[in-house]
Amino acid sequence: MAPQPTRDDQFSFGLWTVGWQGVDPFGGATRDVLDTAEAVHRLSDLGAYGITFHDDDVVPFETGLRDAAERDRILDKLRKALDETGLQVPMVTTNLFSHPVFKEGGFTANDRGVRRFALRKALRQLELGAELGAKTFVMWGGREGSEVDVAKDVNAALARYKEVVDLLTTHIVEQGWDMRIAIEPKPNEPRGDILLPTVGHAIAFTHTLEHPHLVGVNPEVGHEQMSNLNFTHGIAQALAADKLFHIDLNGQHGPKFDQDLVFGHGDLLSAFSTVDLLENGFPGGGPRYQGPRHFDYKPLRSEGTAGVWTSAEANMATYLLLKERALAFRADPRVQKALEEAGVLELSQPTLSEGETLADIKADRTAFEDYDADAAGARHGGQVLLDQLVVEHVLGAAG
Ligand code: GLT
Ligand code: MN
Ligand code: MN
Repeated sequence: MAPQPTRDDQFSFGLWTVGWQGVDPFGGATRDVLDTAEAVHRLSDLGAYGITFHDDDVVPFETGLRDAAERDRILDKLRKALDETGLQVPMVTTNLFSHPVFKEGGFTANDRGVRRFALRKALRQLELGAELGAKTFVMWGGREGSEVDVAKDVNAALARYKEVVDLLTTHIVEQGWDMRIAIEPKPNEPRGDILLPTVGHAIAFTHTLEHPHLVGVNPEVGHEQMSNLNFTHGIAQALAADKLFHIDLNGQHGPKFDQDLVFGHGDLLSAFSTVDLLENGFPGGGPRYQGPRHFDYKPLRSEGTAGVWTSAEANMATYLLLKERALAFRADPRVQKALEEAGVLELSQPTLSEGETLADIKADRTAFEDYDADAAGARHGGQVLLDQLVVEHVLGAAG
């Protein structure tokens, strides 16, 4: 039996996840519209602590544009559901990808009018997020990119991206809001190639900004795995750089279209190392992730309404099971011994001793001339045992 989630687990869901009606490029909806208030109540009952949303998930695009009174009325319904349940809104984001106006991009569209429209739309959502107490503003630039290399001036596009992020962070500072921006990388889909395609690209971009400490990343499991990258290493580097502001947990079976499966329903061992890092931190200590455990998945198109809630529960149950396993893994004396033998803990020791200089190591014959490289090269690795211990713990066979 999986443990029951509680609010202390900090599980959150995008309204667009449980609300996905199953529309894909090959077919229409397989499920009815899900009422926002119902989604909030159901997620609360299941043990989530928060919901997240795009502007258009709650207020339809046209209404948001032309009917301020109706927008207020709809938002009041959301506020009421939040009050009734006590659910939080830890993150908000903007839909700059569905309407045809964004077919060639939002903040980096070639068309300047589209860029100005995108900025206004994002600003309005940022303001709503601040009002609802959101700490993170996610920017997923699904339409920022191109299919045709020569149709996009990447240098200019990155300058325009920077322009917008600088404007929004400056606004956050001026308003005194406790909010940060998290860029969500993705390599492709819907655009043929998306700008800031991986965690590494996005982190590098943050260093070009006016308020770099206010801009980090929101890595998604499947998006890194679509690029055949190691998700756990990606979030580890983000953590090490103090850039892991938020996280999108889901599942993916290797490099193919974005599957958005339930967390753990793809590469389960990678999901284990992700939870191990999030819950236990680095083996040698270091920065810890404190933010929400946010699920960004799509209930399978083959499911009806019941399957939506089964899958929402499955995300949390899988996370909690992996958390149990990860805690037991670290506490297992065989694991401690194997970590020691594999030299994992030795890596925390600086390569030079305190006060030692490059000149000192140059003069140290034991470091080079007299060093037994052959013996070191022949040393027992101990890594396969660690991997087997992971498998045994994940399978519940480590008792
Ligand atoms: C969209 C995308 C997700 C992003 C969302 C935030 S929208 O569903 O596939 O990965 O996190 O804009
Ligand atoms: Mn995705
Ligand atoms: Mn996502």
